[in-house]
Amino acid sequence: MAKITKVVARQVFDSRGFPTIETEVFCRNISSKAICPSGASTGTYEAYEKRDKNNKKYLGKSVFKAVYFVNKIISKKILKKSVHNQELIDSILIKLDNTNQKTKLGANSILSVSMAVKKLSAKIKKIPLYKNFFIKKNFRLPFPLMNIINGGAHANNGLRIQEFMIRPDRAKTFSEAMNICYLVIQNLKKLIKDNNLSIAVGDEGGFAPMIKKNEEALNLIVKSIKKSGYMNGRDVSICLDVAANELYLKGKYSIHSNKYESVKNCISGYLKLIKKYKIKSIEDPFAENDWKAWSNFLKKVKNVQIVGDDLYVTNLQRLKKGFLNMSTNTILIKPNQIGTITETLEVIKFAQQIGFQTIISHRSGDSEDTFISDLAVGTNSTQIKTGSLCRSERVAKYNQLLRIEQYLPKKNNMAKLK
Ligand code: 2PG
Ligand code: MG
Repeated sequence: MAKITKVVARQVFDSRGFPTIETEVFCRNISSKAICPSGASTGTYEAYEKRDKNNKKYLGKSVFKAVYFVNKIISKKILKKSVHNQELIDSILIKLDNTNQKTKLGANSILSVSMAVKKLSAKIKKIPLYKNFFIKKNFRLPFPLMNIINGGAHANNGLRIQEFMIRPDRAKTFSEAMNICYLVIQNLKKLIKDNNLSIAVGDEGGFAPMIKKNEEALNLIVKSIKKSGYMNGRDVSICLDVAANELYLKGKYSIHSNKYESVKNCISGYLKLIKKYKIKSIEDPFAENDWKAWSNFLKKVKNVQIVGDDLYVTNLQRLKKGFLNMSTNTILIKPNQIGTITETLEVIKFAQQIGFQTIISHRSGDSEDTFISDLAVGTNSTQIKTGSLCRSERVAKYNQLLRIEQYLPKKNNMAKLK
């Protein structure tokens, strides 16, 4: 039995330069480490992220308490347990915390341990990480949902919608998917420059030009898709993350302009955008408690992926509620929204059983850790959302998928989009 012999946590930094926690788990002289990511536009129901909140230390953002919890409390409880028994280890972590939203120990301390254990188990079995989840054969690669224009909480340009993404729907292989995204991004960069706008990027590596209107961003993307020799809505689709929690006030939304409007008007605004720009996927079109708006909207769209992120926060209870309410047809998966790998896998399995597509996602504060790339392949998730082809913490995830691709069939190796 490969028993855990040591657990060490430390404070490191995420891609925004904010402190985060890294944990290293050992079986004698073999170890694996994992870094917890962190969000900017978070849902109320997400698991709790422990920060010291002491303004004299890292402006309140340090995670020394979380590090202390791993080193002094968690480590003792999981020492001598088999590294291959993920469920047991995660259940110990959950019990030790014993709160609904992991407020005692913090989901960041818990997840860094849970991910490191999963990685170490693969290393000791001498298998790649993607083979250490529930898919055991016929591995497929996820379609990238590449975020090429940043707005909302991820940039300071005033754009209402948080993420403008592209998905290369017709790509037959992952390398081809990357090549298509690469061309669109390079053409977009040129177009933005030609418009005398800045090519500076936001938190997720997408451009963050000083444009205020959603339609301006969409027009730029349509042009760059065309310039690259592809057809919008056929070869490449435009996908959005509205992150509507951030644009909600007392039953109204300021999505389509900076004026607050009713759900009914928002829906007609969305339907216009879908038609005009052939949009294929919309994430968080409404706020996390506005269940009625979600089901009204889902009824009105055809062949559009409606994705719940802040709505579900990778939480099984919320997913079940959303399923009964007919809120969406897809779920975004972020391990740090729930806190352990076992719970993350439970949610993915349930979502797939009810016919939902699963999209594995990064956070706006991320790191060089590429865990989610393997997670996407090992759970047969049809898509991965991990930023633009820019900023190393984003590119690292795509590079890991390119490595995995080398070991899979050379032709037709993509997941089946619904
Ligand atoms: C989102 C995420 C990732 P954040 O809203 O989907 O893109 O952003 O990590 O800031 O919550
Ligand atoms: Mg989101």
